[in-house]
Amino acid sequence: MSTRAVAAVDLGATSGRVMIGRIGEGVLDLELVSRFPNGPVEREDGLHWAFEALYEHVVAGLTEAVRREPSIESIGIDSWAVDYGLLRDGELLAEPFHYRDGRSERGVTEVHARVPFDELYSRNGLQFLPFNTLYQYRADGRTADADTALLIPDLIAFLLTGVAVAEHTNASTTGLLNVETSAWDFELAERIGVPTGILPPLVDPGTVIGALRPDLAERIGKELPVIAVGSHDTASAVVAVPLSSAGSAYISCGTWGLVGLELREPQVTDAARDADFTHELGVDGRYRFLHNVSGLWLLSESVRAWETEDGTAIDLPELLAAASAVAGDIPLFDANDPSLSAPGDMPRRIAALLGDRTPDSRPAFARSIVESIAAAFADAVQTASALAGRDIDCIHVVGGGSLNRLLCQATADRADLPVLAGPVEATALGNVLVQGRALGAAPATLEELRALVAATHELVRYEPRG
Ligand code: LRH
Repeated sequence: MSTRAVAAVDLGATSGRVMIGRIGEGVLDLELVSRFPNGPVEREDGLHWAFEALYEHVVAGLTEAVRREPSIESIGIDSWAVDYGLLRDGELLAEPFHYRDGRSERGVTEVHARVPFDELYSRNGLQFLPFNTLYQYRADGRTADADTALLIPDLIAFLLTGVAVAEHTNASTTGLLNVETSAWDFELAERIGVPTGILPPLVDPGTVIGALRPDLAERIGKELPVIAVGSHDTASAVVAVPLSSAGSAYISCGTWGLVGLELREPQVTDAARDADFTHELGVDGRYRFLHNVSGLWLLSESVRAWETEDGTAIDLPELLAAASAVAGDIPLFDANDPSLSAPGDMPRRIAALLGDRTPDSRPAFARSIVESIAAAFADAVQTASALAGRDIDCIHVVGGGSLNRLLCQATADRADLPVLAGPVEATALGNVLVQGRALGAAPATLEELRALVAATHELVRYEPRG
């Protein structure tokens, strides 16, 4: 098998990237082409994404990728989940809202008044998150004006190709897919007042969505297909977790820490519902049985607040090194407290939870954050193990958090399990693997794809210190 090249667009809540992925027999690597900032922007009617700028970065990145590597054969796009754009006659009606915008609270009340949460869970298997798309749709006055609703990666694919589809893994985060059949639950949509006509046809990862529109093919420099990948970033990340056994748990850690197991059958039980465990769809029909923990968001928002206060940048590795050296009792808070969800002065809100236990130095404060995240990770791993009836023998940490040595060691210690850290770019690798497989350049099964990750990427092992 010769080495082939693809372009991976990977959009996270704090930054986006375009990468060249190379894949073949014993080969899997990434070349960073461009990285650009992303984040909430405050508009008159609430928090949005600066979508036009984001899309322009994507097109510019793809152009540069093709310039550097003319043999690129396809494009795959993944991003954070749940957010969407509404279209009418192919035109975007408004800039997409950010999932941390407060308007979805009203959507929650209105949806639950029509369909109680217990019934919702039995239909869609999703943990309660106030920003799940169905609540956002309910709170969005514009759905009635739209003819199509597209989640962010599908929206970008549409702008690139003119073809409107809903990729399955990300569609599962809307709350409008039936957990047993993985089809749209039109009856549920009707009951909560979502026009069913806006829900596009579902496609599986690996499907060719369409070819670049001629004007874009000209600008980017090549006629290329856009291939659906696990377009939910977490789904792509889980593809590239080198899970070694059924006893391997995973944590995909970036802005969020998504903590759980891969299942072949859903486990929609009262206990899973009460423990806030979700069933997001994975690639190849697997289930991502996981719980959302607030991840590095707590740290990055605190650092952002301190930087604003100081008017100068903070050296994060230096802060973490000082945090590691903090001795004595570390006060913990609930990393998932709803008061920590919105952007803005994070240290003040964490201090409100810690009360008189609030550390008075920044390193000690940062240590509290990291240990509180690790405690929530360990707790979620234990809960996943109990709910699924599986003994866990190791925890894989992928994503940006895999580089945070303090966090990985604290997770190993608190879970009393070894942590295997890496790859840091699991999401982009999962994107490349699914494209590569669709092109016939990678093996067929998820297990073989993961074996390729294990063979090409070194993991760092953290032993629990008892
Ligand atoms: C991580 C993520 C997560 C979702 C959240 C909205 O980037 O996609 O899986 O719950 O963003």
